[in-house]
Amino acid sequence: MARALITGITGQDGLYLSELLLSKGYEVFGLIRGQNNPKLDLVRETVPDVKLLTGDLTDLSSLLRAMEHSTPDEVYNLGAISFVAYSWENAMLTTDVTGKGVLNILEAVRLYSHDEPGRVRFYQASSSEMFGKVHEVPQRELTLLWPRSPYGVAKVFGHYMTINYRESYGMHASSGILFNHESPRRGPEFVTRKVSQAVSRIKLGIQDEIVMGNLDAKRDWGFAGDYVDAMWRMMQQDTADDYVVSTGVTHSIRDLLDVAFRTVGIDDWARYVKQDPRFMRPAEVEMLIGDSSKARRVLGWEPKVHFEELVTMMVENDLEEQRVQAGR
Ligand code: NDP
Ligand code: GDR
Repeated sequence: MARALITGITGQDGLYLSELLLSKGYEVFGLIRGQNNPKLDLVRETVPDVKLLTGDLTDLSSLLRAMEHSTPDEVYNLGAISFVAYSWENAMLTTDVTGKGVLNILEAVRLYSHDEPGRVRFYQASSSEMFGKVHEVPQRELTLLWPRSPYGVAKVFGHYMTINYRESYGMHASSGILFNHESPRRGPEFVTRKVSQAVSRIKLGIQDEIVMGNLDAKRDWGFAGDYVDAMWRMMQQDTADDYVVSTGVTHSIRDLLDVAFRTVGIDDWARYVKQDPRFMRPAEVEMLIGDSSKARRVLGWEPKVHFEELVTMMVENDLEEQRVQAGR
């Protein structure tokens, strides 16, 4: 039975990846931080077969202990402070967790498997935010990185450190450059879930309007369930490498609002949407669109859920959740 250790187990991707690995017969260990993590019950209910270990990406000794307890064949580093807007207000914390945390876990893997580098396979959750002010359209593995936020800068550090450990120590360390991926499990601070929740509440008469930031930004949005499959496929390759994972289609926040409101039968949504500078970013990533031809060719991966289907799935899920919460 293969064993996997996942950091960021309480997050969107941690849950989908756990389900995928459990369905493939893996023994799955999840790193959970804090002495009373509020998401503990969610993890226990969603993926009861995952074995939880306490630890924090900023605490190397806890990572070494987690390695020794789980004796993994594969380590997926999904843990991070992942909300871009928050990273300006907490730049040092973001750097410690999202950046230096990668070095800590790479070190833990290296020390644990020093007798046979490559024995433990490592996945780093890199991000399209690394492209920032894009230097090429669409973005691919070798496009110049020009991050636009403390989060993006921290991810660039983690990405290059992963490559460096592969080249320096012969580790099987891969970096997945994943573009935005969403689902009904997405945190409510991210734009897709913020919209799907608000639109549902507006439809049910619980909320009057939604206050947004930049409506012109464009993102290449896919479904998280599809993207964790790409992570797993990277780990099954004989040679570690870097891969862009994306749909290759980009949409604006306006398109997102369009599809979300249409799903609940509202075509003329402008009167429900306000904008406020507090949701604007000091430096914006205007447009992302990924070229995932390498992942498609080498990994045999392709996205199954497309934009409209994804947004509809999220709105329908939130309509049901909001109805239950409102007792209707
Ligand atoms: P989430 O924000 O949903 O989850 C982040 C996870 O990181 C949570 O489990 C959180 O745990 C954990 N975490 C935070 N701080 C620490 C810490 N100090 N030590 C250990 N764990 C910590 O993110 P997603 O699931 O959406 O994304 C997973 C990874 O992929 C992240 O690294 C993200 O940056 C990256 N990524 C995501 C993309 C996306 O579109 N979703 C695209 C590209 C990359 P807790 O509950 O304790 O806070
Ligand atoms: P992003 O996701 O920054 O791309 O990072 P987010 O959903 O937060 O923003 C996407 C775009 O929407 C614009 N926007 C708003 N965003 C939020 N959150 N709230 C608003 O009200 C709002 N109005 C407009 C933003 O300005 C931005 O352009 C996500 C995270 O999951 C990262 O961890 C991951 O690395 C990248 O995706 C790829």
